[in-house]
Formats: sequence, structure tokens, C-alpha cells
Amino acid sequence: MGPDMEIVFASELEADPHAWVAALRDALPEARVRLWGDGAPEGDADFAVVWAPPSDLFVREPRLRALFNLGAGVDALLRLPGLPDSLPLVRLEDGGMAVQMAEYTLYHLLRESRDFGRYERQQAQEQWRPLGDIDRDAWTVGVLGAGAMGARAAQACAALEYPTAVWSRSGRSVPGAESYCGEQGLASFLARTRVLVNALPLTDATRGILCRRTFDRLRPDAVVINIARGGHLVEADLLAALDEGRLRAAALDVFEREPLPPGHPFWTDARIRVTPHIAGASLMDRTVRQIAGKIRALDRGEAVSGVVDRDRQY
Ligand code: OXD
Repeated sequence: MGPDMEIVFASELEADPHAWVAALRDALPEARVRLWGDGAPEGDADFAVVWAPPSDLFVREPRLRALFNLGAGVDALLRLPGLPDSLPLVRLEDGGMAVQMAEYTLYHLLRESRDFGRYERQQAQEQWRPLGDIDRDAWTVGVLGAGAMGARAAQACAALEYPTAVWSRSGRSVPGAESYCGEQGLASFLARTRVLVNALPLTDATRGILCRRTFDRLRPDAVVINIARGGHLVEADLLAALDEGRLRAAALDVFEREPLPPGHPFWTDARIRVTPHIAGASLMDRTVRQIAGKIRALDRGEAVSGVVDRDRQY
């Protein structure tokens, strides 16, 4: 690594940016790592590590060689004004998130398939009433997206013997799951799915995919789990599908507006479980190790994985 290597950490959302800077310094002792806006001279950074960065980043750091995102989803980065067309964007590949996404998915799948919500209500009334055996074939899981997150969630469901399928643009296969792709594949995938898990990147092609037309094609009494982006969901269509009994429940970790505004109908709807974008957090150690490895590789002139294809938008 060159002695003049400089890295800037920029995030308007990260609760403890100093901890990230310290971790990057530990992982890359040869580099100068600084926090955006700390008063140090600007304009010479080679790499930026960001999560929701300020929009003047590119004006104030015109020499960037690559931009590393602290998350897997780069939809917000791609909308940043002034983002140079030729600047390589590198998304986080897993960073400890996939196993958490799998846990989140399983928790909500099991809550429905084993009727644990009903047992909680029965306990509140001191009722001892077994509800019957589980029929796994009645709980077909369909995961939209076969990237690191979707694949791990699908594998976890399949490992518990839930009939599982994945749908993706490329038709990538996931061990233990049936694989579908394309518009034709989507219809068959939805028709066999009762528990729909969304792990897609948010792109022009996937925005609003969780809509009435999708819900209408699922098996009856379906469940929707959204662990990707709020922009995938048409909120009014979800509420209508729940009201009409097309869907029985939804678990939502992500929202069009975050934090979910006070008074939003999702907060108090007993059929909807709301969590504050925690399904898969980027774990600092693993994330920093991954980014440091890629910075070193780029500095040696090597190619790295996870570079965003601007046409595909992920
Ligand atoms: C991500 C996220 O994109 O946490 O990784 O939302």
C-alpha cells in the first residue's frame, strides 16, 4: 500500500462513526483514515467508506478511486447527486448479515407455521389447547432474490424441511431450493408460494414488486416478509390484501420512510410485525476486514468482487 493512501469515513446515520474509524485504522495501519468533517484537510482521499454519505462528498473529495458501502443495498448511493459515472461502487458482501437475515426469516416463518402467536394469546387466558400437527407442505416458502442474503434465508428454511424456492433475475440455483427466473418463472414461483420473503436489491425493475398483483398470485392465507427495502412494497396494497384475507400476516423490517412515522397504520396493525431495519446488521469486525482486504487488493491493481453494475443497479 502506498504511503500516501488516505481513506475517509462518511456517514450521516452511523451512531458511532469514531468506532468505525478506529476499526479501519486498526485494519489498515499503513493508511491515513479520517472522519468526514473532522476539520482535517480534505480533497485527497483515495477511498471512501460510507453509509448514507453527505451529498457534497464528491465535490469535496474529487480524487476518490472507489466508494465502499457499509451495506449490501446500494439503491440510496445510486441516487446521490453528483455521483461520478465512472467511480467504482463496492457493496458489502454479507459482512455477517446473511445469517441474521436467515434468523429473521425463520423466526417469522415459524411464528406463523407453528401458530406461536395463538399460543401467546392462549397463555394470556390460561388455556391449555394444542392446535394440531404441522403440515410442512402447507408452508411453502418462496424467496425473491438469490444473492448472499436470499440464498442463506432459503437454505435455512429448506434445512428445516419447508418446501423452498428462490426466484432471481439470473435463475441462480441454491442448494435445497427450487429455482425460478424471469416473468414466466415468477408466475409459477408465486403460485407455489405461501410465505413470500423479499431479499431483492431495490432497482427500477423491482420497485413496487410487493403489490396487489403479486399478492393475488400467492397461495391463500399467505405471509409476506420484507427484509430488503421499503420501496419494494406498495403499502396500500398490503393493507388491502390483509383486509381482504388474501394475506394473513406481514413482517416488515424496512419502510419507504425510516424511521416509520408516528401514527403510521403499520404500528398498530396486529397482523403486521414491525422492526426498525435490524434484520441484518453489518457487523463491524467482519465488515472492516472485508473492506480492508478489498482496499489492499485495489491498491495492488487487482480486481475485487462486489463492484456494482450500474446498469443492473446492484
Ligand atoms: C443493507 C442494509 O443494505 O442493511 O445492507 O439495509
